[in-house]
Amino acid sequence: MSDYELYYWSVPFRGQFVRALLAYAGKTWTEGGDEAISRLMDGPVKTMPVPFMGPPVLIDKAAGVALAQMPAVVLYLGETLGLTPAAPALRALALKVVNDANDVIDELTLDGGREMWTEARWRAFVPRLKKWMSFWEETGRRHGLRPGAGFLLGGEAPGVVDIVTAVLWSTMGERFEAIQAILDEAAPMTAALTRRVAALPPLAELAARARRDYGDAYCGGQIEASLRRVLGA
Ligand SMILES: N[C@@H](CCC(=O)N[C@@H](CS)C(=O)NCC(=O)O)C(=O)O
Repeated sequence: MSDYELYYWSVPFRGQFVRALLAYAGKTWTEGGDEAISRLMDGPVKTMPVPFMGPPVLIDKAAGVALAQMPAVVLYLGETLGLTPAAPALRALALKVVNDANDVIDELTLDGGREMWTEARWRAFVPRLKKWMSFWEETGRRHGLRPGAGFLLGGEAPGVVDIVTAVLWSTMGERFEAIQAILDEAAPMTAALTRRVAALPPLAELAARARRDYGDAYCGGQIEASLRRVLGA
C-alpha cells in the first residue's frame, strides 16, 4: 500500500512540487488521476477529502490528513519529512519562498489562462520575471548560497525550498529554452543550485517519469500553447 494519495492533473505543473518532495523522501504515492479530480471538483464540498477549488490535494493515509493549497501541502510534507529549517523565522521564510514559486507559476500562466500570451505581453513581463528570479539569487546570497555550492537558506543538505526551487526552474527551463537563458543570466547561483538539486537521483528519476508520462507538457491547455508560441518553444 502506498503512503499517500495525490490528486493532481497529468502535467508537471503545480503538483510537481508535491511529487518531488515525496520522491526525494523515498515515499510512495498513488495518483487519483484526471477523471477522479474532475469528479471530486464537481461533486459536493461535503464529500471532498478537504474543501478545495483546484488541485493539488494530498492525503497522508497513515496520519489521516488531507490538505489542499500547494504551499500548505508542501509545508506539511516539509515539516513531517524533516525538510524545513529549525528556526521559526527560517521556516516562515521557507514558506514565503514556496508562495513566491506559486506566484511565479500563476504569473507565467496568466492565472490559469484568464488571457493568452501575446508577444507584447511577454515583452512587458520579462523584467518582472527577472525580478522574481533575482529574489532567489538575493535570498540565497543572504543565507549562504555561493557560486556552485550551498543551499538557498543555508544548511548542509537540500531542504524544502531547494527542492521547490529546483522543480520550479528546471521544469520550466527544460521546456522553455528562452526562460532557461534568462535564468542563467539573471540568477546564475540559482541556476546552478537548480542543476545540482535536480540532478539528485530521485529528482532526476521523477523528471524522467514526467517526460515519459506527460511528454513535453508543462501546464497544458491553451495557455501553454500561447506561451510556446511567444517563446518559439
Ligand atoms: N492556490 C491553489 C491553486 C490551485 C489551482 O489553481 N489549481 C489548478 C491546477 S494548477 C486547477 O486545476 N484549478 C481549477 C480551478 O481553480 O477551478 C494552490 O496553490 O494549490
